[in-house]
Amino acid sequence: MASSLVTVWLLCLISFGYCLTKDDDAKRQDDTQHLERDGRSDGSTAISSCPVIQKEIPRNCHHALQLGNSHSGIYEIDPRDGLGSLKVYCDMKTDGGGWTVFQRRRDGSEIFYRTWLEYQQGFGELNGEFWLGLDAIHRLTVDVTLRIDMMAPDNSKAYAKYDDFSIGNEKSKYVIYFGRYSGTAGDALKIHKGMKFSTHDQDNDTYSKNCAVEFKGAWWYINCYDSNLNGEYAYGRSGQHLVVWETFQGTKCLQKVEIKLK
Ligand SMILES: [Ca+2]
Ligand SMILES: [Ca+2]
Repeated sequence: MASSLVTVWLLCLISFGYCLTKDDDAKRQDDTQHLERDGRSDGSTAISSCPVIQKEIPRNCHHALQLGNSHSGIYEIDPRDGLGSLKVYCDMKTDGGGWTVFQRRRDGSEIFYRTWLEYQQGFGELNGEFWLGLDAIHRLTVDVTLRIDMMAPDNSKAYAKYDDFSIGNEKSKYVIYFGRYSGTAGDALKIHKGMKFSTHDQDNDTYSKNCAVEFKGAWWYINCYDSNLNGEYAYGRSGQHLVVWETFQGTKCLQKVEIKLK
């Protein structure tokens, strides 16, 4: 009797350790196998079965962080709007973590001078340079803060943050709204508030010509801009058609940019 109790306890300990050391997917697979085995045998409670962990798809990166995911990288999220899940890059380190990144520039590997359709749908690599897509960004801008992290060619960093960020739907031409500014980069977005998005093949700005064509970008141009973060990437150069945030580096091309929301 005593020895069988010891055996049971040993099995429990081994099983517990086993559960702790396996990742979720492998664990679930094991669980399924255990359950199948149990079903075929006497149906008794299996001491070797690990607790089933229901993997919840987070609503956004902030939710993913709350669920215990602390590493930056690609996550599948579902905003619960009935439109299905999507893959995004989550920044779990900056400013408390939980940021959904929707644009990144860092080496010029991706062309950003693209069409309306491409800006709607998104392009690039989530681990590299990319634009998530206007439709996706619209889905994610429910009661969120916008944050833009920038690095100058001399490696100095700055950021800009805005309360109550949103972009409208396709019908509104993805009109941009935001509240109070805070940060170190200066407010180069202020003049763009309430503006529609424009690309080289869709001119929604207030200028007689097309700002997107003039400055080789795609943005919420007015007539034309104080910021041009989808402009051409040319490390170490200056020019109005480049990746520019005027209040931080004038028209010097920024070395790195990440635009994110939480
Ligand atoms: Ca125009
Ligand atoms: Ca300007």
